Amino acid sequence: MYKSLSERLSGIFDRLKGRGILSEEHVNTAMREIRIALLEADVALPVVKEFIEEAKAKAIGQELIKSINPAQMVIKIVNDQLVQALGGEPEPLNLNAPSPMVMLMVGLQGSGKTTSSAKLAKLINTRFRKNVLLASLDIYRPAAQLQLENLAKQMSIPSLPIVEGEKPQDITKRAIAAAKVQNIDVIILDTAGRLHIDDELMDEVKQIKAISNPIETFLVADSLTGQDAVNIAKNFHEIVGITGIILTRADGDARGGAALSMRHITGQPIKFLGMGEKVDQLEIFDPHRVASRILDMGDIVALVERAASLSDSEDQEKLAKKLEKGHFDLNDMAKQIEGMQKMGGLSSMLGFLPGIGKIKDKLEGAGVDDSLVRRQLAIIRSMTKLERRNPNVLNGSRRKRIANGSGVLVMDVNRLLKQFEQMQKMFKQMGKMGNKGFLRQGLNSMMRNR
Ligand SMILES: Nc1nc2c(ncn2[C@@H]2O[C@H](COP(=O)(O)OP(=O)(O)O)[C@@H](O)[C@H]2O)c(=O)[nH]1
Ligand SMILES: [Mg+2]
Repeated sequence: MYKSLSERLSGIFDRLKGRGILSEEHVNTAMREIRIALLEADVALPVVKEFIEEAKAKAIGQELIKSINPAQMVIKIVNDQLVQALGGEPEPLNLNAPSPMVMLMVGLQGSGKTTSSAKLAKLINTRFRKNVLLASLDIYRPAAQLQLENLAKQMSIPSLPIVEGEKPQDITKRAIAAAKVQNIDVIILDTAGRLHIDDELMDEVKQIKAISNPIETFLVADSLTGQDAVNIAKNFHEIVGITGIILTRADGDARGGAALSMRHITGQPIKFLGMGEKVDQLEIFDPHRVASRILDMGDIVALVERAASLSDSEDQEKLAKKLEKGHFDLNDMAKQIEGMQKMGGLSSMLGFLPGIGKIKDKLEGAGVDDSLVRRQLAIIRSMTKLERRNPNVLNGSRRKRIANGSGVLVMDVNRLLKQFEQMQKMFKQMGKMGNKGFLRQGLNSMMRNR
């Protein structure tokens, strides 16, 4: 089993402690792990090499955001680059041509062409409200034409009647003629597969392309294609010329590396992901989602983005200094809680912390939620300045006043003060170890005593 990138990097997070800008050392250390992550996600080696070089060039010398550690920053940069390399934004299906327009499906045998033809037909039919005709040009494999016909019947989408012994070129012409009289907008041509790149079959596809002048030529490829992805994509693009890629079996274990390899080599967009055997399991390809799957970083990237948008990173720095000296009062606690709220509340913060996802469900089950955070803030805000700075003065009658003021029970006030004491104790200890991870530990101590 591979270790996730977040697991591996958490070790590095601790070792890299630079301030100011990303140094070459930070970047090189983190990139070693990112390189492994890319290879484990099955990105082809030459693509990994180029990608890492580019990412390094971008990362070195970048200014650091306070409260984000260097490794997290590197991941953010790498993720952004990965999203770009995968196409940035989802690329729409091209439907800008007069009817009937042709979509040609090409690829290796078993890659999922026939299934994807049916899926695409359904998607175009339901989402774009266009009339679709399915036609199989696979005359080499027994039952291949029937396979498509059956799928078409299941979906109530027309398919071109099978004429035995007809050549693929002639089937293509017949499909176009039929489409014209039947008011068809889109013809999907499912071609014969090949076990490997085969001159004869490639020639045939070229001829069909010339006859049908397709608006889209899709390379259908299996996500599990590892290091071979580059060769397959390169060959099909050079010989046939493709306009997009459909990656099938994205519902399996593959982490999506083939997407990066194929996009990189052809420069053509991945447009769809096959997410299962059923005809409605076709998804529009989203570079953001696949990038996070490749990097396996949970929501670190989102955390970094939010932290970067917080304006009070200076406050955090001051607080850290105070803590190192062992001064921590209720004002500081309120600031911590407010910071958490700005980051999207307690429950969303928990989701961001790598490895805490599973605990999060349990915590939510135990009733730890954002209303707790709001209540804690209300209690602190009901205190006087003096009380916040010097909690020792909080006797019974003061506690009662605060409880009334914030609409809680005295018990709740007591609980908050107990948590405060624990945080204070913890921060004193941490003053000795530096402020690494104080946010996370702060969260833990606040929840433990509820
Ligand atoms: N799990 C899964 N299976 C798929 C997907 N696409 C195709 N398949 C399966 O892969 C096998 C080969 O698909 P097929 O469309 O016949 O491939 P072709 O030879 O390229 O036409 C069939 O058993 C399909 O059900 C997918 O996205 N996910
Ligand atoms: Mg087929």
